[in-house]
Amino acid sequence: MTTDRLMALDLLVSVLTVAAWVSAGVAAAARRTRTAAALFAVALVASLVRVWSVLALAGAGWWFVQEKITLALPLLVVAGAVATALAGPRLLRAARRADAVSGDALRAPAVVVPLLGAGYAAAAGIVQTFLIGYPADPGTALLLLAVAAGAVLGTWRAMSTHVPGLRTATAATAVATVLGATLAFVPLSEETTAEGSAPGGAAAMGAMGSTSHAHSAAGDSGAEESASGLAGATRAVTDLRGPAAPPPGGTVRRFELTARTATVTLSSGRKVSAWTFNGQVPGPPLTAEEGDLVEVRLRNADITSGVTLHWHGYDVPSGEDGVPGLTQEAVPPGGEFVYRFVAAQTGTYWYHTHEVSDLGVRMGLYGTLVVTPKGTAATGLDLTLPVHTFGGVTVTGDRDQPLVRQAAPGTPVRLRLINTDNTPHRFTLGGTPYRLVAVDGTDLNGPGTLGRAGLRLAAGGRYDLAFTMPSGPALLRVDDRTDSVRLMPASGPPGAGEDTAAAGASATATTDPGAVPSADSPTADWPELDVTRYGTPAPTPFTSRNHFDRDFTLVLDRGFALTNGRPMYAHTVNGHAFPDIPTEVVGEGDLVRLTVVNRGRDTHPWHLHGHRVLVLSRDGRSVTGSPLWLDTFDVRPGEVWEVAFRAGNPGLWMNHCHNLSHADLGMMLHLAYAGVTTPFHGAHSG
Ligand SMILES: [Cu+2]
Repeated sequence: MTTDRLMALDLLVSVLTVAAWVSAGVAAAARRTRTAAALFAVALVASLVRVWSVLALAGAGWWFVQEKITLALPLLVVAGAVATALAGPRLLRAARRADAVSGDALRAPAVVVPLLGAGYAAAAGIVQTFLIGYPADPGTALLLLAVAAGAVLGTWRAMSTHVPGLRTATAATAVATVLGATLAFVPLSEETTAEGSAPGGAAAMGAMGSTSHAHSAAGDSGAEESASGLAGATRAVTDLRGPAAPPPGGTVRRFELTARTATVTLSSGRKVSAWTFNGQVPGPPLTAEEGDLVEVRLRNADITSGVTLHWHGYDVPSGEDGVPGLTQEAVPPGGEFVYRFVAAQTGTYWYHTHEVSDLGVRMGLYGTLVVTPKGTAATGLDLTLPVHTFGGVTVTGDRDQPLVRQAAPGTPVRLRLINTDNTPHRFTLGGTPYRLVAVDGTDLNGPGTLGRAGLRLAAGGRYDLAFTMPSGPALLRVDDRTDSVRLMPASGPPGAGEDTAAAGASATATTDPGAVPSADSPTADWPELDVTRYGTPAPTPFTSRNHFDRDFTLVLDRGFALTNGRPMYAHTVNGHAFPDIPTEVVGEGDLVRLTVVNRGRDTHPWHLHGHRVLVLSRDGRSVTGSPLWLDTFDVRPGEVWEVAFRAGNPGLWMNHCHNLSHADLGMMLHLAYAGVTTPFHGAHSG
């Protein structure tokens, strides 16, 4: 059984356990002798099944059961045993006799209170899992114990005028509640400085490394400067900028992007009130050739919350990364910022604002960035297709209707799919065999031919598809319902040149090309392609057997957390929400492993800025296809991803969920190179 299913089953059993214990108590109070006895038996069985389901889930990793093993199960076992010892014999006796006298005996607090108490104890485990999340700590455990004990006392008092030791018990419960809440929600002072809590996340980064100076005065750049005074060991992120001139042989590609609100008309005539670059959605497509210097002048006309440009998947120098509060201040209305970087990576990328990015990107502040290999003339049909949702409508580029293009049979075609939404999209291509030749801008090794395949693309991710135009139509569909691009065969000479993207690929057919479905066939039942098993293995600069200089584990969950003193139901990493998640510190040249565990119910597209990561394994199984270098990987519920990278791009970087609404609710942290400082405040509004 998959971990996701086990998690669901465990939840079902735990709810059933609570319901059975509580209704057994209620039935006893109502003198329903046989019902109470039957429910008691159900509660016992459910409790035992719960023990089994937690132990089964433990096989997926300690992260999935930590709070269950340390808190929920002990509580359930103890409360269940007490209820069985106290109420069990009377229930059995009453059920055998089943008369009015025995019914009355069941109403006694000695029967009802333990049964309900077992229900409260079982409920505490569910509350821990859903409201507090990973990990259970002494504070939250104490708080939950106190609440459960308080509920038992309250029930007992409601049933009986005399509860022995009521005052003492009540006082103890109250003390435990206050103590637990304090431990759970009031951050300890040393934690604040050591882990860089708000607003000093970046200030703490500045203090990392050799210095022990505590920078409680976050945002005070004077304090930052004093930290950098240590023997040249530190650098400011603002000094990590792109060059002023291109490398020899490169040219400068200049672009101007002005962020402004506008009403945009989609292809159907539908009007969308949007935030735009240069009045259009998506923003102007940026293209460059490998080795060019890209220079983008960003202006802000009227986006009051401010705007920046982040180059998604592009490993620019840290000072060009466009993270407000970390690498620059957001550009206010009337302001501007010039970005410069060398187009060293080829492939399909995109840019978007990183200031209030959940809203900003959703409203349209994004565009595409495509870098072609040096000296390759454009051949055939090359379409860049950012897919975005506006008001529930799937829009490809600026079209909310299918894009129809003609191509002569034999023309090489490349479709560059970009998911600019917060959630995954499923793409299908009918009418032609094709290959998935690049993922997140990086070419795959030896990608085989595909036919009936569903391509699930993570939020923020990119897939490049390549094929030769067939003699019939080909259709690209999104989420099995929206016809996105329809290519029609045209008469005339086919496009010259070869399909460079697929050249040299040793095509290992994964489907029978004779079984290629027609363009318009239904796609919902096409199996999902597993990219970790697609293509041909090749040597990689490191593997899971390497020694890793740094090893970080990120356990993703939901829970109440205080962020900047404000309580919220956050998307958490290791039990914390931004900016209270400890910064990951690396040294230049380190080999770094990230293990990302999802024990929640949401999918989290994990995105590290400034680096591509090599996938080592998913759910303990190594990649068996082409090496997979990604900048965004979808960690679905129950999944465990192991990825690694060489720390070769010094700076201060965001490491976050690219479901930007999750990032907004706390699911982001910093990855910092030791000794890099920022003069900015260090917080980041998403
Ligand atoms: Cu997420």
